[in-house]
Amino acid sequence: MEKNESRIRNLRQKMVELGLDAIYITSAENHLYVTGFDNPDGYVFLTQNNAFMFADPRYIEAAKAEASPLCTPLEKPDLAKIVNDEGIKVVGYEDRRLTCSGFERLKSTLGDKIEYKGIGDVLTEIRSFKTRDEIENIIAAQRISEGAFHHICKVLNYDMTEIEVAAELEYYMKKHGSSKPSFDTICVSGSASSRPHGVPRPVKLEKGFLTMDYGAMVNGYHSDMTRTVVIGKADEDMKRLYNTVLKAQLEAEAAVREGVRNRDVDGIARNIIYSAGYEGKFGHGLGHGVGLEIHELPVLNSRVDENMTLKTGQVVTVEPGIYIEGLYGCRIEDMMLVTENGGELLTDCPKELIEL
Ligand SMILES: [Mn+2]
Repeated sequence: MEKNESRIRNLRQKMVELGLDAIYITSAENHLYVTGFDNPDGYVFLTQNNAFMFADPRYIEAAKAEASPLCTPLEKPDLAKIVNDEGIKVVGYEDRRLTCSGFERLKSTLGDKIEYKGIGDVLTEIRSFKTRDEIENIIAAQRISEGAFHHICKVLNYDMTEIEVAAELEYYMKKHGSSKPSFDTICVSGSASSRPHGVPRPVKLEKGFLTMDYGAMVNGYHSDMTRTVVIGKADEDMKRLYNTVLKAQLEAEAAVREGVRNRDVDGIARNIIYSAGYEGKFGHGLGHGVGLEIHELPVLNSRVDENMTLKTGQVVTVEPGIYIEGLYGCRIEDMMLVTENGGELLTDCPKELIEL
């Protein structure tokens, strides 16, 4: 319970800094972060005195049993009364997540005497710094994913479809302790491997690259990993492409540390790929934070604020790729923990070219 106590305390301190009397939390991830209880349809109304947690009859029993004792589970919310009782005048809300209709509902419940302030990235920035127990959950999820990779390398055969390979990965992960896939598994072979976020097809594996991008979940925390293997044999062009992606990844990983500019880490990988003759073939950013959400802060790309630097305690992916439309593509992705002395690799899985 200690972790929720410090989270709520930090958030209340932040509320003081921002001039907020309450925060209305509606996103599932922030709900879980604050209360320790996962309710995708619940919300939290955090004040300086109380942490009200609203749960409908589907969730109320579990909410009472599992949420932090610092939270007060309520089945029938009366926000207007709470606001009146506590003299609340300024309410923060998740402007990046709350829908327009949800915001209108809040305003019609609380009335127009309240001042409403979007909290922007306040909570997601706090969440980008991981405590040890959060890192342990991410690592536990990652170990399950790695087991799935070794498993698929053993059982894969040429009669399997992309969807079957994805299903095998997901089945393995669930059997080994993942609550659900971290996101829809990407499993694309041959000509479809040029699609960074391609959808697995009901067709037998094509010869050539097979890119698998997937993850497991433990206690609400995600893992994220991509490995590209070769179905059959790689020709010289494929080897050159693969080794360029790998070099870009290794050099970017070596640069990860407290204080490095986010855009410079992206730039290291991008320069290697572009100067090897693949200019413009690496269309996405180098990486992103991972935690209660699969994509969260911080971001590694060329567009982020030039003063933004990586900080100790953040977890980021490093995932360069090269994609040649109509031909093939390849991506390799690890997760790293940022420390003062460098990046600590959270992923432990082979990266040499594997031909199956
Ligand atoms: Mn990723």
